Amino acid sequence: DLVDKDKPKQSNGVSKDDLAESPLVAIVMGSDSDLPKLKDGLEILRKLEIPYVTRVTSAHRTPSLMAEVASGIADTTVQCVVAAAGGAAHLPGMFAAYTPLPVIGVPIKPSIGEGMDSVLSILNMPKGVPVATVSLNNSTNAALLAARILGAGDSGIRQRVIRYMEDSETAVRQKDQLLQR
Ligand code: RP5
Repeated sequence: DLVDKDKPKQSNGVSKDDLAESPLVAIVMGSDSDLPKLKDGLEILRKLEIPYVTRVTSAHRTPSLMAEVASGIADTTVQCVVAAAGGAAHLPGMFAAYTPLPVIGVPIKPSIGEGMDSVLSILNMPKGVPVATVSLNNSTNAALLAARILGAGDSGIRQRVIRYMEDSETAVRQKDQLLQR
């Protein structure tokens, strides 16, 4: 397990180890209140040994910072963006408007309502500006999709994705066998 729960945390809850020098994935979120919903995805990236960076940039509260980060991110080592937001969830779409990199959107369940506003805000993009949308709070699938995108051109990452798939299958088969006893 590559996740060290005893590592010191910064005040925003992000481990200093998350701030890799050459990140391949950027996890951006509209608020630090989204971070707890993204922990599973961050753990997947650590398990798959994919360096990542986390940023809080709001499409509404910090539009100029968001534009700066989004428009410059393709000039860094980052190859794929995971963008999370809830409610009027415009962050993933705005990132896709600024960057040619693939953007995966994670709708976050808001404090009011069931979250369909988050889902549809991210899913219903105009033609020409794609965002790959996962289900509500599903940072696990966002991280795995990012890993598969990177793995298409990186055999090491691809092998680790294959191992993850094999481990998942083994875990389900074991549960099946337990139920048959
Ligand atoms: C969105 O508003 C954020 O992505 C978050 O999901 C939601 C609520 O933000 P806070 O009021 O908790 O900062 O922009």
